[in-house]
Amino acid sequence: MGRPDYVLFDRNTKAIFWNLNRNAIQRMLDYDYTVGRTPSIVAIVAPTQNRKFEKFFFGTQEIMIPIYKSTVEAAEKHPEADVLVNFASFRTAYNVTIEALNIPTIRTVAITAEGIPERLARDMAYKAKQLGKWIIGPATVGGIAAGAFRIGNAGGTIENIVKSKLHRPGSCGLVTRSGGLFNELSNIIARNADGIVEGIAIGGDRFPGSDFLDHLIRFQKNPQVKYMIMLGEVGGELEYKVAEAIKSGLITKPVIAWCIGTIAKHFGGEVQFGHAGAKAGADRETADAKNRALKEAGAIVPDSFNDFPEVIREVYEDLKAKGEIGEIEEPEVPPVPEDYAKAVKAGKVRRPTNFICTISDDRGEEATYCGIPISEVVEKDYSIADVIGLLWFKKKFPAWASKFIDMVIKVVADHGPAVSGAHNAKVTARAGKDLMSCLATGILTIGPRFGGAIDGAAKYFKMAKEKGMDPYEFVDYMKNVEKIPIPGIGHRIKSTKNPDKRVELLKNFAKENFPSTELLDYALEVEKVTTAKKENLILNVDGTIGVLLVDMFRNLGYTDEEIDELINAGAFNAFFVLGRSIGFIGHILDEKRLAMPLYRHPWDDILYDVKRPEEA
Ligand code: Q5B
Repeated sequence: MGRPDYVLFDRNTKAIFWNLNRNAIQRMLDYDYTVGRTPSIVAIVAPTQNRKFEKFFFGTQEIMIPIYKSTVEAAEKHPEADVLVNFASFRTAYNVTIEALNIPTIRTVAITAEGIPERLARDMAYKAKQLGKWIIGPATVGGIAAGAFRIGNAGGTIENIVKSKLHRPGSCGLVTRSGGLFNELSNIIARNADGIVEGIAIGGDRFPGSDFLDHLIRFQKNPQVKYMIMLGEVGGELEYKVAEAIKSGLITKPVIAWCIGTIAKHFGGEVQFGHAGAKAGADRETADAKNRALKEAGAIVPDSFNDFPEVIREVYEDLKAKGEIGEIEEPEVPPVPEDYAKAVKAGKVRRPTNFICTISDDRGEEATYCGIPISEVVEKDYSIADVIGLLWFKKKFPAWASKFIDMVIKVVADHGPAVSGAHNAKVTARAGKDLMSCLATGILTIGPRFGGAIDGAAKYFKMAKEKGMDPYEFVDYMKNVEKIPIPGIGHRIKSTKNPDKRVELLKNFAKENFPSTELLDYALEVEKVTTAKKENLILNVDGTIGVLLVDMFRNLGYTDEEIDELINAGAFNAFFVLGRSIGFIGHILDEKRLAMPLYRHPWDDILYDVKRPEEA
């Protein structure tokens, strides 16, 4: 520790913070940064947290503060910390304090919790006194050693701290009960004198862990403190101890003292002010009686709280004239960077975003799909196709289009276990993989030959029609120029003799419900040419969906360019991906349900054409 017994905190003080109270911890660190010291908090105790550290700002940089499950562990790892800032709730604060007092390296415990039972408060105070340790609080904001160490939220905002000159030491030792009046007085002292050396709010409970006199004695011993201010209040008799100390000569430095609550006499009966201890149970406990006693003892007692500034100025000027207080060179104060979120809220900063979302919004009370709350989607009975319309195309489609999309999803949902995607998903499931991996292998099989020919079909049939190619020209063009099979034409098992029922359903629906089916009609002419060559070169399910989606979007008023954009983005294949995922999941669950063993392909189904050693 290496500091005089009258100094509780200096610029090297290190603290353990009990409870992961991010705001209070950040405020302490902001204070450290402002006064130009190293971070005062070295550890956080948070028994219910599983994380090992938390990040905080120190100026513009980020630092990591370790989190421990117990105070004992934190103290073991950080013996340099002699302060515990106890932000535990009133239910836990007592146990935390007692545990901390028993740790040899902890000297001071500041307790913020209000409502700790008086019996326990007295017990804590007794134990601390026995061990020669300090308790500040309970029910306190704590205090500040100006320019050195701040407990929790004491002093308010950094702006207020700098205005109240709490960022560098002055000449006054301040002790109050209330945290609010601590801030108020700090400000008055800064305006009328040169600020404080140290200020402690002992807390509003009837039995504080340390009282006015405890701190005034420390201030008396501290050569930096030239005069003291005590702000007492109605209730209790702690202020009489101070009067006695002045009378007995234990305290010799000037003490400006005032007890608030003189108004109480104007109310009939006992008045309970804000603090638990702020109630006069007897005449001696009234503010007036205590102010009288303090004055008689030799304290400087203003006529009213309003006279405080003038009295402080007089005492300060007098000590200055006597040469006991010198001039203070004001230090440069580095600005504490404002939190980004706050600055944004205040409209002070702007930043280009990295991502854009135009389809959904989760920031309000309820997420919306293209502006429509999910509850409305449910209440108004939107279909899956309607949701696809909103999230994929940002449109509420008319009923005929929604019904078509619905039909597409239904007809592509599955086509048995033998197709490549389902087979892959099944093999993967039998290798013991999880559902997501099995589904992914199935989906990764979708491509230009299997299920993923929808975009290609839409692209080439649309192009051919736009260029005015007749069906023969188109078939030749694909064979000789593009040199690829026409996407959407041909099927392994379906043919003119074994028509694909799905294709029939889609065509019939479109004929009956679409305003026009120009591209389908063109594709059917092409099919006549290809099936004339070979009976399985039918317009297959991918091809039918591809051309009908072009017809659908045209009928919905999309331009050719807009449709090309959708095709290029893979939006048409997306219907197969979505629909077939249903089937893949079915096959995966089937495998799991059947608990099928690892699959190994039979040798006799593989042509081995491996070189013999002599050929190698
Ligand atoms: N020939 C689908 O072929 C398949 C030709 C063609 C011109 C063509 C083939 C093809 C385009 C891709 C496509 C989607 C590989 C199919 C689907 C979903 C599914 C699946 C399921 C489900 C089948 C034999 C002769 C050759 C070729 C010629 C073939 N296709 N000519 N344009 N498109 N199609 N895929 O039967 O003269 O003998 O050399 O690539 O649309 O995936 O149920 O199984 O729901 O899961 O193996 O329905 O058509 O025929 O490749 O041996 O060719 O026909 O040039 O001529 P095949 P190949 P030649 S729907």
